[in-house]
Amino acid sequence: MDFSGSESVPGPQEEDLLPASVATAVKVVIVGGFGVGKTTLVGSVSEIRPLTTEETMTQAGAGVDDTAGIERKSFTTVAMDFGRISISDELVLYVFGTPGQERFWFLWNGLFEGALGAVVLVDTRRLEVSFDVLGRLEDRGVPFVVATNAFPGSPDHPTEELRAALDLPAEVPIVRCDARSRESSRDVLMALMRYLYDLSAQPV
Ligand SMILES: Nc1nc2c(ncn2[C@@H]2O[C@H](COP(=O)(O)OP(=O)(O)OP(=O)(O)O)[C@@H](O)[C@H]2O)c(=O)[nH]1
Ligand SMILES: [Mg+2]
Repeated sequence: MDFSGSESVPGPQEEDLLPASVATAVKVVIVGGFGVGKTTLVGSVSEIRPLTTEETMTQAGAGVDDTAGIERKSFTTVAMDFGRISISDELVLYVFGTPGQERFWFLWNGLFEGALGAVVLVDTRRLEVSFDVLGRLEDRGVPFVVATNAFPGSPDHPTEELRAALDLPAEVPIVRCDARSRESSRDVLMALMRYLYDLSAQPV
């Protein structure tokens, strides 16, 4: 068979390869309601070119997808986002972003398989889109932290007010972030790792 005319597929780039020192890989999932910035966070934090499955939002979504507050949004995740970040020479995180639209939530089952923890990204202008997400996550029993993403005009509620509004247990960490910033997104993942570590260190 002659493949001479076929396009050559580029091999992995040097920066895509994991150093041999990496001993532990942890899977974490980013969840949240529609348009809260999940794809943005995975993209900003990832040290490899993130895999995204975004599609143009179509007329089919009109009346279904609530774009109030995010009117300029024109793409939406239909399957998942994927990125990777090295926390140290030995530890790497695989970061999976979920689709925010409820009609794709059946994909959560696969995305959560083997995950150690989750980040719930919240837009404080639209807290109500987070309620179902939090409920589903609590049903799964997966430990999570909550990160509020800074949009223009986002109310900055005191942490304890936010905890009450979202009905969160006292131990769940709540952090602020700007999903567009690599450093800020990294801090969110570090908060999750610290929380997971603290949970694992607790006596049973
Ligand atoms: N100002 C501001 N805009 C943001 C921020 N994070 C995301 N955005 C914008 O908000 C819109 C939605 O962000 P996405 O990352 O697509 O949100 P998502 O949660 O992945 O959306 P779905 O996959 O459709 O649920 C995009 O137009 C982003 O550019 C932020 O921290 N600040
Ligand atoms: Mg998305």
